[in-house]
Amino acid sequence: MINIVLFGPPGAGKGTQAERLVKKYNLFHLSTGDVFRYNIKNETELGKLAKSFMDKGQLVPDEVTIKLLISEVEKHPEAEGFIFDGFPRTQPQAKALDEILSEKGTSIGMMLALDVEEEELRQRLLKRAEVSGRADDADPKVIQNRIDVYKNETAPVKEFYKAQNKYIQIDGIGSIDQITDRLFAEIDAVIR
Ligand code: B4P
Repeated sequence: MINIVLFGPPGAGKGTQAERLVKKYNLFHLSTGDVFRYNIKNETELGKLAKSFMDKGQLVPDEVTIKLLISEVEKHPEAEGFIFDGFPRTQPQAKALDEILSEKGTSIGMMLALDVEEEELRQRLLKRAEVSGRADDADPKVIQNRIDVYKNETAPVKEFYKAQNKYIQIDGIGSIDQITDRLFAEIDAVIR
């Protein structure tokens, strides 16, 4: 069993690459962003709450996100491992994830952190806005807020995994296939 944290700034390609990793390694893809968007689409109470933060480019509060993560993990006892995409985004989320996995007798094997410079992130998100209909991709001010929130609140989570010798930086610039190959190489080196 291997559990992977796929990390990076907004638009770094976490969702894009996670889809490829789950196929190759038979892992369960758990994207907190996708679960929030599902709830927004279905107009649940959680969706209404999440939307009020996401539309402004802010993080959904830890209390809500951690509860959601626990319930999603519990729903999949059959999973042979998870790819956590977009979680953890804060230190309390990282600690909570360690606790949840430890109760299940497992742990995070590695954090794969996609490294992409800011201007490229802006271009990717604005391009996705043309097709995604996502309010948080369409407004340059919201995109900037997401990047700033990443720098101030989320990037420090790297230190949590560096301290556990689980941090691996991946060059996130290049074709989607090239980046997938870089990720496969790092995972294979750890699980071999
Ligand atoms: P997420 O859903 O996690 O999404 P993301 O950061 O926008 O993007 P991702 O990195 O997955 O980008 P993608 O592969 O699609 O978060 C959305 C919001 O949800 C957050 O802002 C927050 O409000 C909330 N949220 C989620 N998790 C939370 C948590 N744990 N705590 C609190 N709040 C939370 O790639 C983007 C685009 O780039 C795509 O169009 C793709 O086609 C393109 N692309 C990908 N790779 C490329 C490449 N190599 N070259 C060119 N384009 C590429």
